[in-house]
Amino acid sequence: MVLVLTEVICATELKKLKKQPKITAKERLHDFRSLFQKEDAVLIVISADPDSLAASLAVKSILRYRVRKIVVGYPNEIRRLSNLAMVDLLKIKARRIKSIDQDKYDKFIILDSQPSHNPMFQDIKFDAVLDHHPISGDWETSFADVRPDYGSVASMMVEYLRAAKLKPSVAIATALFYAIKVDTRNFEKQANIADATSFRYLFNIANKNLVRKIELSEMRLSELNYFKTAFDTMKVSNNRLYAHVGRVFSPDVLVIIADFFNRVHPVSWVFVSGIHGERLVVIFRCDGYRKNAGVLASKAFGEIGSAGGHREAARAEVPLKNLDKQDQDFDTQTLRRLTRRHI
Ligand SMILES: [Mn+2]
Repeated sequence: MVLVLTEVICATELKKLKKQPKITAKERLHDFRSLFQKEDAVLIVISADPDSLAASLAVKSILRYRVRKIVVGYPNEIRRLSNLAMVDLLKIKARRIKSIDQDKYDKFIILDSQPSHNPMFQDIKFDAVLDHHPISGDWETSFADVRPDYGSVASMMVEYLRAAKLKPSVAIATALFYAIKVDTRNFEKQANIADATSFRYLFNIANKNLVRKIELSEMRLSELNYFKTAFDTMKVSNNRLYAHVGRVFSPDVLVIIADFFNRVHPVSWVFVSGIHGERLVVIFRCDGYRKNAGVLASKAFGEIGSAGGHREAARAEVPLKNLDKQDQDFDTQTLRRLTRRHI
């Protein structure tokens, strides 16, 4: 669905409009640009993720030299390491919305999201909504381009750039390329021929080495210490690898370590545990061949905590008070004793 309107329209009316107004990419670009004047300060509001960050770069280049100032603001903390890598490597400028004085802005754009998606967006009067999620909630805007059949907003933004005859820089193309990859999960999720066309267009411009580096960025330098501990404490017997890492800042690192050990041949079972808060967290990995990690996890820990998963991957979380050992006494031997008899 493509909806471009020159009058204020609310979301409920948008939903009722069944017929797609026929409009070319050029007309859409023209209508979008005509919302803005030279003296405008524009705030682009996003829920920071690869698609919205990439789209914000495209909007910035579409409006460059046409407005006085453009700033990108987001309410959430960017925590996912690959997203932080994207922001760093592609030098994307965006700020936390709470640090922005909204009174200093004349126009507001929301990308890859809708005013109803976040309570922090609801008090903002948006001039433009560009999104690919189904229309939800009740909101008003002057310009709406909402296409739920698209896999990403980045694909839509490529059409705007091409209509404007703006060839994206390597950084912008890389961001858009990565955004389409993420939102369509490498085209395994619902996507549209338009996503493929935009992807193909970006293919020759984007830097694929940077994309790969962004995709690979999953751990912090400080987390390498947990690897050191895992190497020091690990025990291998009968092709089973056990490692207790001790107290961890986040259980995510246990998953990364378990996945790493699961690459080792001929290891067929991996057990990695750590203490997070008041819980013991155990990550299970196996080859899934005549084995079932989910079943093993519930046999070993189901009665004293929560446990479950699939054939090849599982997880258990046990409150420390349910263990017969103090957390400082829990070690790789304890992990081995608790799990081996259930294999
Ligand atoms: Mn998206």
